[in-house]
Amino acid sequence: MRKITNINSGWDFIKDGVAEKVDLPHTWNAVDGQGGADEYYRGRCVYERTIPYFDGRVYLEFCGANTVCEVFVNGIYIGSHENGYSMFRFEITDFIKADEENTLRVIVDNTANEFLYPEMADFTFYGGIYRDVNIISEVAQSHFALLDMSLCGMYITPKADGRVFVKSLIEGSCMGLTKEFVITDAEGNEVAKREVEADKDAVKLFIEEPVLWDATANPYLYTMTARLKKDGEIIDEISDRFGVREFYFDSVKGFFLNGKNVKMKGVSRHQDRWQMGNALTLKEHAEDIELIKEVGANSIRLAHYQHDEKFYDLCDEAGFLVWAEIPVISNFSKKKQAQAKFMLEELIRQNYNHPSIYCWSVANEIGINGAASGLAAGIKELNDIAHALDSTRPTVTAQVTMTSINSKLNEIPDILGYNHYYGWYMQTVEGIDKWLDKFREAKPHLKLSLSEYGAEGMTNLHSANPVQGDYTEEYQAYYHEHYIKAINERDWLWGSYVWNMFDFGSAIRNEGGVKGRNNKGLVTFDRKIKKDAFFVYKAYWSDEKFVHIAGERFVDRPTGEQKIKVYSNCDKVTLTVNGEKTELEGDKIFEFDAVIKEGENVITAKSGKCTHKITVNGTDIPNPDYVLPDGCESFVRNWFSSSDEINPDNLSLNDNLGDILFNSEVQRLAKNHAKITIDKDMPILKPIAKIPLKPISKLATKLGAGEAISMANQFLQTIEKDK
Ligand code: ADA
Repeated sequence: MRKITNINSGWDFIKDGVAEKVDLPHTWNAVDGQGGADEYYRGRCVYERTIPYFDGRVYLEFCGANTVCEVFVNGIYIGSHENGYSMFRFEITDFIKADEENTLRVIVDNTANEFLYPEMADFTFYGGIYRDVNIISEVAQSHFALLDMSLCGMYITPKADGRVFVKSLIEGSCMGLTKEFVITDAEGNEVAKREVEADKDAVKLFIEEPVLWDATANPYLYTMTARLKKDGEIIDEISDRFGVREFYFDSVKGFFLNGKNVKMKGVSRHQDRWQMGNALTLKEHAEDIELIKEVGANSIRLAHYQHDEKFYDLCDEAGFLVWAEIPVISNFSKKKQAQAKFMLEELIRQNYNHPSIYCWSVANEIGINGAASGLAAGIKELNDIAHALDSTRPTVTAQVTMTSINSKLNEIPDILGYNHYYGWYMQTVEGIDKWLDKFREAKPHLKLSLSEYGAEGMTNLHSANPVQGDYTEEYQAYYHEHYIKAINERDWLWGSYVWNMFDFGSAIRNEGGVKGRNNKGLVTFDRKIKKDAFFVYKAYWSDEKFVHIAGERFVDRPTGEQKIKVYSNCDKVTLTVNGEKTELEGDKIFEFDAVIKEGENVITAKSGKCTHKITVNGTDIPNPDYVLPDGCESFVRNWFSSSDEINPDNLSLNDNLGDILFNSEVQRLAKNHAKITIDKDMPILKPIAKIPLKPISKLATKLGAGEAISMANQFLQTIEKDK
């Protein structure tokens, strides 16, 4: 019978020839990958340890190592793996010796690689063996598959009527063997059983009146145990949990789970933490789950790659609806297509049994740099693979603002997401309402979600008059107040995902006064502070009654008549400012008029048993620490639009005016949308056609029109140059 031994402890880690002792999970970028350093270490490092002899067939199991991993046992090359986010195994039976210590040498490399995703993205690619490593030993000659990319060797497909289909594969001979399948309910009672010949791949069982996995309302889980038997004796055993549920998407009413209309109230999550990088344990995963429960979300987008198996398990248990994805992101490249297919297959095979997962996302913002060669065909190929591997879940992609509503990319997946940052990178928050309505009118058949939206919020920056781009906690909260209303007003929009639940490491960033971090989280990177925006969502989503006065950290504030905001899911809130009481009836966002006096002011919000008290200091001298320090980049940086990332095959502001005006696609757009015909031979156009746009754009950026220029450039990048 197989036995699992964890070998996380006692590794020698060698970087640049220097060795140290480490335990797994480990990353060498825990510090330099998330702030301070100009560059983070990207290269080849070595992990070594010895292992004793193990009986039976023996397998090494890595739950995650980023990015390329090569494995050697006693100096012999065993194999390599090229996906930084999935589980992989190698059989080492013939390479370990009984009479001596066996050396394990693992080379991990996170150098940028043109054949591998992710190559360009807004998060740190932490290197290391950052998840568990196990040895599976004493495996029988014939056993449930360990090398078919799956986690446990069986794929369970439950139906709401109680039928449960299970597919399993045996590695080794099936001669004279049988397979027994037993389903137990959450209380451990046996509810179905079946025994068949071992070579029968697909088996059907039946649960009488199954209890449905009903998301957060009742995340009910069954367990399937499969036993391989020889002459009635068990020689191998595996088990996995599953949930019985049915769902579909409707273009008018959104998402239906077990017959009920459910709006996905979602947040996105990256898998890293302050000073830990991606090397997390169950404790950190569980803490994240608790925070997501507290905000009242019912759905999580696990961006932008496969997360730790443990996290999907926690989602099954908590009842979150999970969007799972692969890091096919930012720049499509045919060179990376083979790896993209491999990553998708691993994602689906390893996570097939999770009831929490409702879709497979095959790409994120892949149209961002315009129409790369082979893009649509490449995405279509991934979409087809997902369908072939799993006919029970829809495919999805997350598009980005500059991908046209009419893009053929939008017609590929079964359901769709769009990432928009109106009110942060571009235009104002109202832009989201306009875009959603325009989309709805143009494409009523498409099933849309808002797969990302967000704004940076620094817990040390504050303003009584927040404005876009000031990085204050107050602007971030204002931004989300607008978006949640826009989302709730539109029933056809099946869901939305705040970008992001937590601040996360992004080594390429330097803004808002900090290096190496994306600060769009509702909660800080160390999970210690819930920003005001967190409570906006808690008010709209959670049933747990609370009151929260915004601006707890905005201590030094102007005196005189001021607005005080309270976020709450109670109907009535009483605010007391220096003993002066006001009661307001309202809905989620309560705005009180108050007078702030010079010096200490005690402010208390109360509703029933809920209270929140803050103390602020009235002063007419603005606190200089509340604005970005001199020399910090205050211009909102759209990380994807720096000039060195310009696709030369498409138009950009590096071109001359004439190149743009006479481009056939521009002419078509001008004719269809603006009813303007651009005639090359018009005398007025002759002299201006040669004007280069680069110096004009530079000047306009200096004069403060950088965002408009950046948007214009992004738009031009979606148009191919004439051949
Ligand atoms: C993109 C991208 C994210 C992200 C975000 C941002 O839209 O999909 O990875 O980090 O931008 O914050 O700019």
